[in-house]
Parts: sequence; C-alpha cells; structure tokens
Amino acid sequence: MDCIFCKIVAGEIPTSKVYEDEHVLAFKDIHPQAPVHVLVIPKTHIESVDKLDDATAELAAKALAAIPKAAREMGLTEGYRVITNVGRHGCQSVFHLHFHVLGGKQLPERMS
Ligand code: DGP
Repeated sequence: MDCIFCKIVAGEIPTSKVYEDEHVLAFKDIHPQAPVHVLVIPKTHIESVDKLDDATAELAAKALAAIPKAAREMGLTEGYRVITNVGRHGCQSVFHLHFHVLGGKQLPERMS
C-alpha cells in the first residue's frame, strides 16, 4: 500500500517521534501550523474517521488515549486543539487516520 504514514510506521521514512506504543505513533508534522504540531496515528491503516466501524473504533480510541501522553511530552500544559480532517471538503491530504495536536500558543477561536 502506498501510504506515507504506513511507511513512517514501518521506519522506511524518518520522522521526529514524540510518543510510541504497540498501537500508536505520534510524530511532529513536517509542515507545522503552530509552535507545537504533532500527528497521532494508529499504526494500523484506517483511511479516516469516516471509515471507522465497531471493529476499528478501538484502534482510534487507542490513538485518542495517546494524545494526552504526546501533549505532556511536548509540554502542552495550557491546552491544545485536536483536529482530524476527513475527505475533500475536510482538506484531508494523507489518507491514513491522524489526529493533529496543535498548541504552544493561544489558538484562534475560529476553526473554519
Ligand atoms: P491532512 O491534511 O489532515 O491530511 O494532514 C496531513 C499532514 O501530514 C500535513 O499537515 C503534513 C503532514 N505530513 C505529510 N507528509 C509527511 C511526512 O512525510 N512526515 C511528516 N512528519 N508529516 C507529514
């Protein structure tokens, strides 16, 4: 499968890891949009939130549970924003489920 995040999980593409466990990887976004911008992904390939079902939701939950660990690792004591883009209107560009964790400054109130 030609998925850039699967290649990162496989160690074929180097990345700046923030947190890792059996099911989840968190790494710094290559194009940061905030002082801290981390991507948290399940290691298993799931296209997006839109493709979740009862079986794969458990893997998504493991990724969600890793977010506070990645946030602590990055020193995000004052809060942060979690975003996941879905499909064309959501401007998803990498079709492997990922949660953007943005912080390190006061973020704008508007999200769209
Ligand atoms: P999205 O547009 O929501 O699908 O976000 C994809 C993000 O992935 C985007 O912010 C840039 C990031 N990204 C793409 N390729 C790479 C890569 O090879 N390494 C890292 N660290 N981030 C990447």
